[in-house]
Amino acid sequence: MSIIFPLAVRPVTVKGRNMLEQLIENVHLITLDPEREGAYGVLENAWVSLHEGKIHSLGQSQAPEAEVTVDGQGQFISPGLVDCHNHLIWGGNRAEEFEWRLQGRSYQEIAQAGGGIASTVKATREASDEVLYQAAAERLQALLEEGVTTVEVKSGYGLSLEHELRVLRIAKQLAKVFPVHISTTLLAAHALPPEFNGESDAYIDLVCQEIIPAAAREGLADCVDVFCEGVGFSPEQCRRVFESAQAHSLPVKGHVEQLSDLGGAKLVAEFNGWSVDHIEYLQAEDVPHLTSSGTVAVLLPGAFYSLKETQMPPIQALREAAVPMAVATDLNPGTSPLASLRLAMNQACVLFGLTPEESLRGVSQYAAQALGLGEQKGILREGFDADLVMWNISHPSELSYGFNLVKPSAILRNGVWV
Ligand code: DI6
Ligand code: FE
Repeated sequence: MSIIFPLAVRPVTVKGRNMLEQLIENVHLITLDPEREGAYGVLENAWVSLHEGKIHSLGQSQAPEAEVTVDGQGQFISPGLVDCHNHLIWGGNRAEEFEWRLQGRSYQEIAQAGGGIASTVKATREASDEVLYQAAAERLQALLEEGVTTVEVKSGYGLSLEHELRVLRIAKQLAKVFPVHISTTLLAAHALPPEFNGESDAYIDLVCQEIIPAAAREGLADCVDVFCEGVGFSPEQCRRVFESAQAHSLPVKGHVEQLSDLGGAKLVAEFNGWSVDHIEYLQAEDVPHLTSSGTVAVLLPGAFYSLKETQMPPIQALREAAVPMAVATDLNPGTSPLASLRLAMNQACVLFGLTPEESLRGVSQYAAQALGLGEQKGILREGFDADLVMWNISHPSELSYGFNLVKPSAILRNGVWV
């Protein structure tokens, strides 16, 4: 029996030489590259070389020379995981609301009674930058320890010009400190702030005329999101938000068809949006709208589970239409207090019937695509970012199978061991 220990080697990259920086050999590469045949695009008994933060080359024979060579000891390497739907930054918590829901009150009922998102908005506005940063950092750390190297961070609990931008600046700050790529999303159209009670169109005016332009001007948002729902905003209001985003050259995405079918997915597709998220109430016949727009369907089993939802997203119709399916945590204090992308992978298999391969592609290849990063991240291919995770497993399906059974034995982000 051979015992494999987590790698003790922590190579230092040597720059400024003509040689390749690093070579990792004696590994099985879970490339997920759609151009490679076979399950998971696995390359067995392979090597991968890294140069200037990118994958330089990979193969099974004739490994090149490098400054530093690491023996992978027969372990597997996957792309760094990508959490493409995450509300990481908020103040307070909603444990009390959890108790109410267990007593039978619905999410919508609690929202209408001033709880729900509104209570988190109040707590977020009252929290200092330091408190918000620290709480988010702890959640982020939990994700990174699981092999996540890219995280989307949404605003949406500030709901004013000042507080929406503040949250996005905290997200940028986290990206400077932690070994992670953060993709920022402006979700000012998440809920109606209390000062606009009964005047949702006026709030949408503020979002379109002030918040989106300011976020674009300061380079704080990579994308603009909406909550298209009875307890959120109407399709007409979301359309106005998307038009403003488009006018500022920002791509869009949407929380759509989570609790009811308002036709939000069709609207996102019309704007060639990056992703439609939740989609439990999406009708199978509306799925083809997503094909021509290249929109990714983001499945959020943590919210489905926490809300004890019974309406299933149209998985089979998505498969048949070849719509890429991503999987994410939806980490938020109300409907998905889940700081584990690995558990979301397992839930996607158990609750939604994804195969372990679909689930893994959902948190790498397609999740990267859902963030507009499909040409840089999410698969192992020459020229792609050297975001890699090493796993002491005997088959890639182990990554979806257990609850906290397998942890990364090493993580590289942009070629640097973290
Ligand atoms: N859908 C969700 O599941 C979260 N936001 C959204 O638009 C819920 C956010 C919360 O309840 O705090
Ligand atoms: Fe969400």
